[in-house]
Amino acid sequence: MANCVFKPNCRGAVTDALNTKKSEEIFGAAKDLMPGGVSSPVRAFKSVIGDPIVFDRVKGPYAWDVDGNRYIDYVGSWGPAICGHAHPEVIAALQETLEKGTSFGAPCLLENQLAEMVIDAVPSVEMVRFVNSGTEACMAVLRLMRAFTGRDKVIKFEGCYHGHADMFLVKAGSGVATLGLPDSPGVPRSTTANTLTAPYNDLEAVKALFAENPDAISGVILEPVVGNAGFITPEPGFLEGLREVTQENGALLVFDEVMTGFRISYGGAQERFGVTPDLTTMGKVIGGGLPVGAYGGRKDIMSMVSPSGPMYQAGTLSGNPLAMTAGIKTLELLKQDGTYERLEVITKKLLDGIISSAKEAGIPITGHSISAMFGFYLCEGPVRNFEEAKQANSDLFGKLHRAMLKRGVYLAPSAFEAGFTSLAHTEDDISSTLQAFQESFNEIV
Ligand code: KE4
Repeated sequence: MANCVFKPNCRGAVTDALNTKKSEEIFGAAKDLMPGGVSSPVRAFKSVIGDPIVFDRVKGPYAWDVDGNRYIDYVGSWGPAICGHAHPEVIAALQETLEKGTSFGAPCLLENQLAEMVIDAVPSVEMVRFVNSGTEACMAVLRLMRAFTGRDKVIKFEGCYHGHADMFLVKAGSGVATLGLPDSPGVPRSTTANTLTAPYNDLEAVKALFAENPDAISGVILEPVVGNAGFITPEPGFLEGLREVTQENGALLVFDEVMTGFRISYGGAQERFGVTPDLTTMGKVIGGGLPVGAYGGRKDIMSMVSPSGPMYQAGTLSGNPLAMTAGIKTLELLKQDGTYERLEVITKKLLDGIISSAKEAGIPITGHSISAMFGFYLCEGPVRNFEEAKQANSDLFGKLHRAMLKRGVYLAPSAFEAGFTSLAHTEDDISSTLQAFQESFNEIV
């Protein structure tokens, strides 16, 4: 039995069985109450070993489950917790706003304040509309693409995930890929007939689609860095090429920065890579842990959105004061000097350590990190698109995930997700995590 070198609540050797008695009871009951016992499929641990653990509380880089086990968390609520969970300044700001109510259903100054911060930060955004999730933002932006161009077709990339709206559930990433779903029943073929797909990083395939569908494609939507098929970075020239080919064809370029926004840099992937789309979707970080999505871009396009224009989109809780407050405070914290340099350094140290410990154990691996996002595949690589991502050894990843959980490290429960660091992760957390990876790779090989 491996001696326990790292497990914060370890009582001697790392046992095969994590003490998850209460998690099992609660999750067992949940399965009778909610489909799969979860509110979102990827949380169900379907592609890794064992059942989900039930969280009790989170703080900084840590999560505690209902059995009292502590984990260093690299999911961060799937992206929002970039400043660390339950940041004291975010909590204090929420408490202050809470005294004034939870939802107005009317304009409030906080919406102006967050809108100004987003417009100031994100190169493509001259005007923005807040919604309640990334899915809503992507649904609305597709309707806007079609309204502005008068064209019905859209190009997306295999493995990219733009939420669960019907028209995007074609070769989608994230939970759709995790669960190996062919797509989804309930989506009429007529709905996805206008959704064209191409392999990520394949500019020639996109040009061919435009040639085959002249004057019919409203635009191209993509994750500028893919975090829903594992972690795939754009090849040099790919984003620039998409900018050119969309302009040449009178189509729009849309960056889905729900995951990359304010994470790859304060201005998102578009600022980091120097390619400005026409429209951008956002979410996660701009809500600071509360439900917020947003879409924004050129004023001439956004002016089409009701009530300033004819394209209808609405939402009861859109722009609510609590969510705006959490977003404002989170962006204030991120805007501080040195934030992204620090995230870059700790995340690269983590990824480099993961790669070297896998190789020492004789396990094929390839991976990347950019700012506070990272990902790796248990295969030789390179991984430039979804087909290549699917070559990775997902069974071995499932074993790794459990071995890391036993050692107090919480990774995304899917090989088709990215990992997230935060400002709260310390050098010690990274070192402890790398120790756990080294032990885990040696355990599973
Ligand atoms: P939401 O509707 O889940 O807020 O956002 C949808 C979405 C849109 N675009 C991108 C690039 C996204 O990553 C997401 C959501 N990301 C997943 C994680 N890969 C959310 C986690 C989940 O589905 O439970």
